[in-house]
Amino acid sequence: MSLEFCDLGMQPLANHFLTEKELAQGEVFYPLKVVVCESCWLVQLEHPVPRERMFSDYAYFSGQSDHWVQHCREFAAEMVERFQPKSVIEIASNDGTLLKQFHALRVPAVLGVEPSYNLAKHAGWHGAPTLAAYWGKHTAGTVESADLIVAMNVLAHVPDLDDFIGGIADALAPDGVVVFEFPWLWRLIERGDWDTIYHEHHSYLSLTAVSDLLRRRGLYICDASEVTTHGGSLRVIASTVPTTTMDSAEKRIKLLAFEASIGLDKPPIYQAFAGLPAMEREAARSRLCGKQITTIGYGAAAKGVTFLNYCGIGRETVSHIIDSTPAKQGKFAPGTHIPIVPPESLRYLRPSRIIVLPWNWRDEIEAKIHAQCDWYPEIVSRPFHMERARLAA
Ligand code: JHZ
Repeated sequence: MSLEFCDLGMQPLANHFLTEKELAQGEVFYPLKVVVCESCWLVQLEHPVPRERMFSDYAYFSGQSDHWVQHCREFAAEMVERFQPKSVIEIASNDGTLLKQFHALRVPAVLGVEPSYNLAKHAGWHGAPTLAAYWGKHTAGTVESADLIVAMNVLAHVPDLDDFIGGIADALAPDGVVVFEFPWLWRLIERGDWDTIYHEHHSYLSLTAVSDLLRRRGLYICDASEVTTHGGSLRVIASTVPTTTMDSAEKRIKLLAFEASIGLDKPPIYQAFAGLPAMEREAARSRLCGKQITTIGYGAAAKGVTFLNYCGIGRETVSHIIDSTPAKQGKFAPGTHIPIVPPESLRYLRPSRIIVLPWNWRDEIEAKIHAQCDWYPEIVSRPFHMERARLAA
């Protein structure tokens, strides 16, 4: 039995930026509905899209955010100090941003595994050796085992979690550890971040669900904590040996108890979420649409694509979206067809209002806007319904 969590209607693929030629060819929209399993409480898409349609050529390059690069630098330093790995595999290593940090710290063997061929090639050119493949038991059988396996922001994208985690268990060296980071379902619910729902995100994960998945494949959590990236994520460390320090066991137990206390294993918390996107759509439209204010977006994030399409905000309101990713520039945003332009365009566009679509990088982007502008545009970002509530208070 499943329960509806959120229905965002028909949506385009969030990272399928279109060329001028593709605009004329029409675009495919897919149902975007998330449901909750009432027996294991895993939150997943009802209609998955074949992964090859989303990841063969991928427009998201993680190294575009200075804060993410800093997060990777600190993460690698912490992992090297704590586990002294001689070999590291990063799954879904994207453009190699994290791998390069392990390289800089002189870890002898570093390998990325990345399904998007364009990213794997880019990472290889920039000094991060990368195998172009989807991770799973098959790929695990083709690589040397590693002391440290890292899976940052990938678990949510995986349709067959058993095969993915089984591959990790196979590829871990006997005393090795695996580290996952993934957006935390609780923060999504608490902050109302419905725009982080798009077809790439197959699952929306709690520690409770991840603990069960890992245990099924013989992996034991030895540490779990919250990190601030992407609106609030969990960092989970696991190994094939059930050894834990008192301190980390206590942290994990506290987080699991917290999830139980807020009722992630009961229907009401999910049922209450279902009406939220429509509420924010109304608030966002009344705040942003139908006004004679020159407006642009900043950051052609996947979450921005969900936000604009679901709210029905298009070129009539947002003339351009600025993005520093070369693979997105010169193309058009999925669904809305808003042109994507480089940061240098800000000076000639001279907008009066800028919507920061990746609210998770708002401080960084706001600083970049102020550094470039000799005028004072209004800078806004979601959530708009909360902003309204704050203003009313
Ligand atoms: P950002 C991605 O989501 C996609 P997105 C993915 N599916 C995932 O799981 C999550 O991350 C975790 C641009 N930008 O990071 C770069 C600037 O132009 O919020 C990006 O296009 N200038 C893997 O796409 C976008 O904004 C800047 O200064 O929602 C940010 O996208 C900065 C900071 C960003 O992730």
